[in-house]
Amino acid sequence: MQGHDRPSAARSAAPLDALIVGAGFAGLYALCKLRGLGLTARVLEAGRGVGGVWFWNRYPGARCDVESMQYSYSFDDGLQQEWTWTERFAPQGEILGYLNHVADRFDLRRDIQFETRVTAMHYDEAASLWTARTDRGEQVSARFCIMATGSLSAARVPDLPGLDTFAGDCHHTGDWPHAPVDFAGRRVGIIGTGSSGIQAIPLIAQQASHLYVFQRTPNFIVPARNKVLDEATERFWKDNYPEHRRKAREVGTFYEFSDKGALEVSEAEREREYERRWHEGGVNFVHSFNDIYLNGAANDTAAEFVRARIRGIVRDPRVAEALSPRDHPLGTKRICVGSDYYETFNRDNVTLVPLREEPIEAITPAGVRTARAEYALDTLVLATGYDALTGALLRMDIRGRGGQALAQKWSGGPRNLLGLMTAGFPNLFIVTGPGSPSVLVNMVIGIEQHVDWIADCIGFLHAKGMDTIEAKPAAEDAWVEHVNAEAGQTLFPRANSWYLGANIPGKPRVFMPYVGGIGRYRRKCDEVAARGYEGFILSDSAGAQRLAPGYVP
Ligand code: N01
Repeated sequence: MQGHDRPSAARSAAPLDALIVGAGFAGLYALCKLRGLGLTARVLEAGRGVGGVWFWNRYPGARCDVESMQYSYSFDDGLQQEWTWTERFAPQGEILGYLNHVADRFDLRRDIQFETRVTAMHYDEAASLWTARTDRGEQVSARFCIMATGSLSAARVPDLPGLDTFAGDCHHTGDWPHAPVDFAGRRVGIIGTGSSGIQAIPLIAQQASHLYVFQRTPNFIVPARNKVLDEATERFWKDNYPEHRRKAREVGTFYEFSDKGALEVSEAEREREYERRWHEGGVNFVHSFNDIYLNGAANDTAAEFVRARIRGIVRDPRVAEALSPRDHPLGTKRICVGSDYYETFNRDNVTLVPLREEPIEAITPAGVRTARAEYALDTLVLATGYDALTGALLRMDIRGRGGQALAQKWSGGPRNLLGLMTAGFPNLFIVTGPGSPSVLVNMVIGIEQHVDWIADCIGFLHAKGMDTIEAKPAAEDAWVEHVNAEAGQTLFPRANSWYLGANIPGKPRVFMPYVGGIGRYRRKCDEVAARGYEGFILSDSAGAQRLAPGYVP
């Protein structure tokens, strides 16, 4: 299924209408959409196949924590009716299969160039053109660039002394080998207990002779209660997709959003509600009450409920306490959804190594040395996360007007208007980047909204005879301020999370996603468009490359 297409147009000198970077959910839909407008559009993709994060994340247990019936494209009814999901929460392989199906169904591969990493993108003001350079030494020019590079795609390998001296196998969850990794009979260490680590740990523990879990910060982990998707559920969704998708555009993912505060109800009612949601499984737990993200005391009740469950599951009280998060409010680091996670610590072949008590001093050829002991390992798994939201963009040398580097412009944190465009970088669109709801909502919903907006915007420019669009600095400043002010009203800034860049040494501490909700955000984007792209500068620059003659608005 995975192609190796190397289309001639991507190597040709003729500028494209649009260059799309990345062939995950965002890039595939952008290609569909722009091609549907009659534009010449090409995708450059680093992987050997489509799928983005679902191409790279092949670690054991990798699956989505948004329910399958919701984590899919809505733009084509035939597609959503014909695809069958088999589990409540789809495993990575099935999502990758779905994206390959989409690529085939819409004949997308002929415009995707695989195994091609974009290393630089420079803007030529005189020609109003972007030129991308790739790791294959090619150059591709285009009028518009759609950065479909993913929010959690730049894997972060920590600066642990001696890491490169480790003599065994070492794998990052976000860049997992394509051949199966055999843990049978091996001594395995895993560093990191975020969403990736907590999914992999129970499955690795079933195979390894011994598993050492190196935990720096315990997370809140709610049970997934994954199960086979029954036909009645599938029918319910498929029969009502128009209505469901309409609602999803307002709320992102369907949860039971409560209209009550946690402290407005009796303790007994509160416990019943937490218990019910814990039993049903999934992220729905954090929506038990409407003030979990807003009120510290309300949040404490949910946090204490989870800690009590941990004490109830984990037999060794010292291990239970070490697994209990106490340094951040529940949900302010991305809530983790797992299967048999806490139960795994009752196994004889699993040891929790609390790094706050015994920090890692070095990785040695034989394993991991902490302040207290040396753990001999055959395999080391790094579940250490991502340089989120900005990493994939800033790892490229992106330069806008006057040669200004994006890295320099964003040195104090990402700045843009609506998360979509940054001043000084005309015609460069970012899909689900910082400043948009992005990772806080169902990514597929956010992606479709952004791509639709971008396509409409390009259509508008064409209709008006304009060549470029660019954020106004003042409008951008106001949006950045608004994004920060919204986050400031929540408990999110209280955690050292990747939402704030706190996992990357030296990264500015700025809350990056927009917390105002996808419905509100969508209305704001639509209003801006309806007012002729208020806050943006639209211009007709002499000498600019015009859209391909095939363009059909
Ligand atoms: O990464 P993370 P992830 N020494 O950053 C630890 C999405 N996702 O790949 O918390 C020791 O959350 C770090 O410790 P600390 C989802 O949005 C979704 O797990 O910084 N430890 C932490 O425990 C998710 O939030 C799904 O103290 C070090 C861990 O590594 C996001 O991706 C599945 C360390 C990193 O956790 C990222 O999740 C998977 C060091 N030097 C991912 N450096 C689903 O849909 C880092 N750590 C279910």
